[in-house]
Amino acid sequence: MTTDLPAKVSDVFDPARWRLVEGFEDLQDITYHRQVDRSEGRDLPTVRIAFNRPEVRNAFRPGTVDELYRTLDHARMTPDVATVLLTGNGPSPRDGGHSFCSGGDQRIRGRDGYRYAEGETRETIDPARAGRLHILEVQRLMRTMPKVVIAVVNGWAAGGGHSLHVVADLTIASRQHGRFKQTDATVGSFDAGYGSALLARQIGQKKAREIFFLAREYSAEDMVAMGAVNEAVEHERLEEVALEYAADIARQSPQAIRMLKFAFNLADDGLAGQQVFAGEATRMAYMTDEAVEGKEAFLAKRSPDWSSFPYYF
Ligand code: S0N
Repeated sequence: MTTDLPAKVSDVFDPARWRLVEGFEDLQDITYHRQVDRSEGRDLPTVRIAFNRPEVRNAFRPGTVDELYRTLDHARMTPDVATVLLTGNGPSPRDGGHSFCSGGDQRIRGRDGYRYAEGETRETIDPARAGRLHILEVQRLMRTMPKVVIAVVNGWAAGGGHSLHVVADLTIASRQHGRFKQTDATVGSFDAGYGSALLARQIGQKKAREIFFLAREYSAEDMVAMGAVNEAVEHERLEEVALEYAADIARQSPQAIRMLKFAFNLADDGLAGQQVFAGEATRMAYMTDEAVEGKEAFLAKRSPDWSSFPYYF
């Protein structure tokens, strides 16, 4: 483990608690850190993934979403990671504004639905990449990954950023700077999937419709009262409290946590939710003597002997 301290990327980021994750030195719009115990020289089971465009309130462009997906997927596949903290770096060097994420970058949204990087034109853009609303792929990954995702809302959660907090398993927000506003309809976009429907499941239809139809601003405490946020905490303690949540999660059985996450998702996610839950159940069933007997009988070209496996419990 490197002993170098990483750069301080946010006012609530304590470099002593983190190291940069190797293999992600090329990230532009996202930072990716692994929690460490420096006194014992070992990794701890939490990662921190953060939007790193505070000058535009951490709005995401296509490259941001690519990097977010890549880091989340790496966290998904890292066996000793239990929890992902999703947050925003900052405050903005321009005006000191705090932001978690302000959703899709409105400066690059073309009338044709494509998202244009600087210098790209209709003629040069790759339609297969630019037309994809791949933040929705990020939402699905957050939803189905067998780890707990905590939205650590350090400032504005607006538009598509608000939806990301809705999709996260838990949300902790800064009492001083956490601000929530669903601006989709204001700019002519609409998250008609998890961002709205799951929110309605969380806080009820009337409040969810109010948030989307009126596009008003809400504090962290308003959101706690509605049941959309787990806790509002003092700003300077935000990441410390998030790490306390993560430490509690790490004390639980990994299998129990992922089965519970998939069970909580199941009813709302329909057959897709059932498939994720069932996949994990099948994986566990493969570990039983009964499933081993089926496989071994096939390989030995004999009939399986189920006589020692009961039809009841
Ligand atoms: C967040 C807000 C409320 C903060 O207000 P504040 O503190 O007064 O700051 P500003 O002065 O407004 O902003 C500071 C600078 O940052 C720029 N900026 C802020 N947000 C964005 C943004 N989203 N895109 C581009 N730039 C942004 C400001 O312009 C300013 O820069 P200067 O000074 O140079 O002008 C406030 O900023 C605000 O309301 N922001 C916009 C929020 C918003 O409307 N977001 C988009 C909502 N829609 C989506 O997110 C799309 C949803 C989505 O992604 C999606 C969902 C489902 C399916 C597909 C998609 C998809 O499109 O991919």
